[in-house]
Amino acid sequence: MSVSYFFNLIAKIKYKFNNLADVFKLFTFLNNIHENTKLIKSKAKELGFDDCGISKIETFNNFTREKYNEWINSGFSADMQYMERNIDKRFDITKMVENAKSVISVILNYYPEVKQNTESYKISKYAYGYDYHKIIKDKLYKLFNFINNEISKISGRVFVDSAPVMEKQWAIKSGLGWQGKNSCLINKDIGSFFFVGEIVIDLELEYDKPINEYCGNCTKCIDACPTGAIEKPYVVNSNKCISYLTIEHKGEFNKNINIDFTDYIFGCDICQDVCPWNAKPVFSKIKEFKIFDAIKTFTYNNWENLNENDFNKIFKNSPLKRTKYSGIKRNINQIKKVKF
Ligand code: B12
Ligand code: SF4
Ligand code: SF4
Repeated sequence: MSVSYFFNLIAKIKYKFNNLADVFKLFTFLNNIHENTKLIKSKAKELGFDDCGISKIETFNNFTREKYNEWINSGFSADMQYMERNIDKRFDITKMVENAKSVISVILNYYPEVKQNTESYKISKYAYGYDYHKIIKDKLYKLFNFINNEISKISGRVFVDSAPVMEKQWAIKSGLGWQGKNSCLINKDIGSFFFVGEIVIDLELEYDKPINEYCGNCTKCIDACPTGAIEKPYVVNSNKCISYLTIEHKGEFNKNINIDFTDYIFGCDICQDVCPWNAKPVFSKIKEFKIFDAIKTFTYNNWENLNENDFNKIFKNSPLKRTKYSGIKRNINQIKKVKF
């Protein structure tokens, strides 16, 4: 840029402002936003997050609202009544975090290097280690405190899978990935075996843009789903989804239900395992996500003979505690009923 061009530009800008001091104030403001954003993203990486993207607070567009309502009205949320509540908050996050300006989304890879014994009932990979809610929240609070102490006094909230927050949609808005036809968020570098979390704060930052989607003509996830739960691209019917049935469904199964859980007793990874974006997985570096010894070594027999006391001891800090001992037993019985 030539010097005269620069002075002309300043003159033009000055025309719109009262004086040069205002121009420099604006410049400093924008520069601070840029620097603050860089600091936050680099701290997120230092804390172990695989990626961090930032979006401006906005209410969701009509497409997202319509599709969400369609999903609920089709009954695809099954018995997860919490998905039907607080719809206004879901679409307008300022109803939960007053004066919110930015959503800082993070992703954390959980893909394990060591897998389960193959002669065993299956546990979804996200549940191999310690419960992710606490691990991600601890890291997010560290990031929150860093912003509060080193950048600017802020107010806001931290979320991980625990409130009516459209986590995938915020992460998509901030360029962390695209929504695959299996409905999971996919990141170009690490695939889809990751968790999502976010901090919502009242500080303005520099905003990322969504990226393209890269599913193309592929339909591997839809073809591989053993229960036909992916009704159409991007839409999962929880009533048929093994993940829902084995984890979220409460109580006994209806006697007429004949769904084959394909040996899964907690969650299901099939539509992600077949995805070409997971073909060269990057292993998680988070030690807390390493496979529990019991999950690694247990055989069919061990699961079948496990008593409630041992279950409670071994899985005290594991996602498996969500179904409780009775849920695991119920799932094993369902598998046996369909198999034999
Ligand atoms: C409810 C829920 C479930 C339900 C319902 C699943 C679902 N697809 O919604 C059940 C219990 C089945 C489930 C299962 C799993 N879950 Co879950 N779940 C959630 C939860 C709490 C809400 C998700 C939600 O809002 N669903 C509502 C529906 C309507 O949303 P949606 O599927 O994204 O729907 C959109 C698309 O259909 C889109 N759409 C419709 N038509 C079209 C067309 C086009 C062209 C496009 C682009 C989009 C589009 O519009 C809809 C509205 O935005 C989130 C946490 C959170 N608070 O966000 C975790 C979350 C999504 N789950 C997660 C995980 C890890 C899983 C499992 C992998 C666990 C497992 N291994 O068993 C499976 C995956 C199953 C699957 N294929 O989805 C992670 C996902 C991480 C990722 N990489 O995407 C989340 C984000 C939790 C977290 N904080 O990490 N889950
Ligand atoms: S998690 Fe399993 S059952 Fe659910 S949609 Fe994916 S493959 Fe189908
Ligand atoms: S398997 Fe294919 S269609 Fe399904 S999410 Fe992966 S790339 Fe997209």
